[in-house]
Amino acid sequence: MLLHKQTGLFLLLVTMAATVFGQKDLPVDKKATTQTIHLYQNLRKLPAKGFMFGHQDDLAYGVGWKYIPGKSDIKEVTGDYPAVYGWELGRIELDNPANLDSVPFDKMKQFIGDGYARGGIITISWHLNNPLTGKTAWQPAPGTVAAILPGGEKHELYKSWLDKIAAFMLSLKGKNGEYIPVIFRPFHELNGDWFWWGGKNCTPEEIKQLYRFTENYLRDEKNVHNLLYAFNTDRFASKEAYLERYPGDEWVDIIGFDIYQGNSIRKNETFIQEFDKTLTTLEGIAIERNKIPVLTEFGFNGLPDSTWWTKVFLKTLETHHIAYVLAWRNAGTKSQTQFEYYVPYKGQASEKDFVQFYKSEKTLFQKDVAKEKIYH
Ligand code: BMA
Repeated sequence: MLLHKQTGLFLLLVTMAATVFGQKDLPVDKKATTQTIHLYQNLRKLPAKGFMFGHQDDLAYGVGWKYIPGKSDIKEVTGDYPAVYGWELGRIELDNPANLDSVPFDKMKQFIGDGYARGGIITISWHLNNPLTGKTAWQPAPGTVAAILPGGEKHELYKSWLDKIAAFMLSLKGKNGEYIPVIFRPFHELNGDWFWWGGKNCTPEEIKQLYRFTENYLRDEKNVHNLLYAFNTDRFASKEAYLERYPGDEWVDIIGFDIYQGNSIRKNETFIQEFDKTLTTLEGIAIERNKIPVLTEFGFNGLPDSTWWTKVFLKTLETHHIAYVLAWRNAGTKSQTQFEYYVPYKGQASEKDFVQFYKSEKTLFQKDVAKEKIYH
């Protein structure tokens, strides 16, 4: 406990020093737009206050509903929207009108505009298809990353995909014509073997090169300057393991990891221990490298434990200092035997506990974050 308090104090001092000395307090893109710089600077300050709550696809659908203007499972339960909105661009590379989870890109742009107008934060992931085989992100093939690097047989194809990402990012504008800042999180969970860009499917050097190429291309070739770059692994065992595929401090603004609790309520203690230890390691790396620590994805599918929010999730996070957490999507029923949701909806078993979680001083939702004026 004492150790955590010291870590918190240290983090606060580092943040204050960075603000006083100004220099270090800028995103890696030296041409970042004013709003993007402000987002970055405010994200750096937030961990001293609490953490923002985020939800993937929050405004598009929830359990038992789709595309109802203004609706959100989080809002139904708490009366407030999340502070962070996650969106996903998978299939934009194929010119599909909708992403891999059936969210039409034109609606997504609208939702992004709505969230931003309320003072919320936007983060975007990309489960891009395998550019070598044309199969999905989850179907690795040997040599895929090498094939899209400069000189590779699919390099031009990959660049044409990035052109579509750039066009999407540059189409996001606020009401005064300013670009909407986005926390872009390409090649997520890159220490796992399940995506073609991850784990044993390429060498650490290859994925580092791909990360750098991607950023370089978007920023310097396509002039996209409304992005902060988030690097993230899945759960990890040590600092060394975390940094094995890290492209370097000059390429990354935000660092995080994804973690899901298994489907057994008995695993609470095991989960708490692992979550706590991993957060401590992440915070250590963030201090050392002057990066913003966040939880890029989390969830306990189906939320079978009615007090999970306060007794497991908040209990662990209370002693840590990160800028935000992003719960994954409330897809609802996917087939007769499959369902997927990570935040409560009206009537769900953990609804009351989530309201307690919402009321905690440590959690920041839409109303709290609007007061922070993140883009000013
Ligand atoms: C996964 C699941 C899938 C989804 C994918 C991309 O974790 O939610 O149903 O297609 O993320 O959003």
